[in-house]
Amino acid sequence: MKALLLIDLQNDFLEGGSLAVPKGNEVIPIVNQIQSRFDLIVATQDWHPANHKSFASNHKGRMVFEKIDLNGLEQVLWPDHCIQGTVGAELSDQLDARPIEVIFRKGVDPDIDSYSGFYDNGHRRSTGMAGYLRDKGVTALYVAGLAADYCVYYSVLDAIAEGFDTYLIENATRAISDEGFQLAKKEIIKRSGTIVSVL
Ligand code: VGL
Ligand code: ZN
Repeated sequence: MKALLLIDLQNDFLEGGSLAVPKGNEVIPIVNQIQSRFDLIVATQDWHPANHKSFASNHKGRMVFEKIDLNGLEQVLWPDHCIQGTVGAELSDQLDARPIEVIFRKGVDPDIDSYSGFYDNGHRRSTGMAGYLRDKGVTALYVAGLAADYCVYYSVLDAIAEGFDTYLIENATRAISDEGFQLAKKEIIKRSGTIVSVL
């Protein structure tokens, strides 16, 4: 079983969004085009309460993109984004969401961030996605979406650790920082993940 995992294709990460990833919109037509090649498609949705501690706005005197210690973990402070129930948190209406079997929501706990679709950043709580995929008989997992150097990257690392044959679809992802993405790709390869391009 070959599955496609679509990370955070939400309005706030796209053009005009509060945490827009440069050229993020370019991945959507690619994703729409490749979906039919997979046996199963799942997605994640960043889904924060307004008081989430990854938001700079919830730390007096702190600036966006500053790094702080949050309960023992390094945390980048982000602009408010993907607040539960807002338009910014919705999947893009340009995305063909019909083939998506299930959506895993993450980042719900205000005290810890969750980049990966599998676990929070402290690896404390599981979203249940690994078990779901295993129950479906998935062995190969292809990952696409946003952002390449954060949520896609950490999802790929967890997918590898969970034992899936893991592929990052490089032309169906875009990064917040290109240096960050170069380092991410090196680490993925080092951990026996595979970088592919489709079309
Ligand atoms: C993401 C930063 C904060 C992502 C989510 O989807 O990559 N990045 N929350
Ligand atoms: Zn977030």
